[in-house]
Amino acid sequence: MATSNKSLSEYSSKNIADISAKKFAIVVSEWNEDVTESLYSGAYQTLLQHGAKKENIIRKNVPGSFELTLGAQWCAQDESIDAVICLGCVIQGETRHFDFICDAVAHGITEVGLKFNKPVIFGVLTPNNQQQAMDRAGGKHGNKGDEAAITAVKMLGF
Ligand code: DLZ
Repeated sequence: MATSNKSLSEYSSKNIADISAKKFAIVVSEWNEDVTESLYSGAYQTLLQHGAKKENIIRKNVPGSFELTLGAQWCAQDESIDAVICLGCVIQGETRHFDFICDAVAHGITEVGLKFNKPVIFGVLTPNNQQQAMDRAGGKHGNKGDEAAITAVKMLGF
């Protein structure tokens, strides 16, 4: 999938909601922690820059990306939460573990959003190696955590 024309600086200013009273949950996978911490920082700062209040941003950790779905569900079922942002990094290995985790999380997060009728954002990197991950977690390809947060803001302005 080509992503060369999707840098953060290109996002449209349409559908930017007033999020000063919105409450967010950010669910962060602890696998590849150096990467996911950068994703979290990007998402958190981006929400603040768009007007979210610190006290309205809740962080929850899960052990790995596979657990993001259940973590997202526990957050989404809280009626006070307006949007859930899931952050993870699954690095391609030698086995098919990668495929199973990525498929499960993509489907799981989709289902949670539909079940609770609120934005549940897929901020999961699926790189081939650590360098590709770092390039997308504050490196030369921007920070996909920022983009996940902007996606949540734009969906709240739908
Ligand atoms: C087991 C595993 C492996 C091999 N790789 C990753 C990874 O690259 N990124 C990630 O977020 N999690 C990984 N995990 C852990 C699984 O997501 C999950 O936590 C375990 O399979 C336990 O359910």
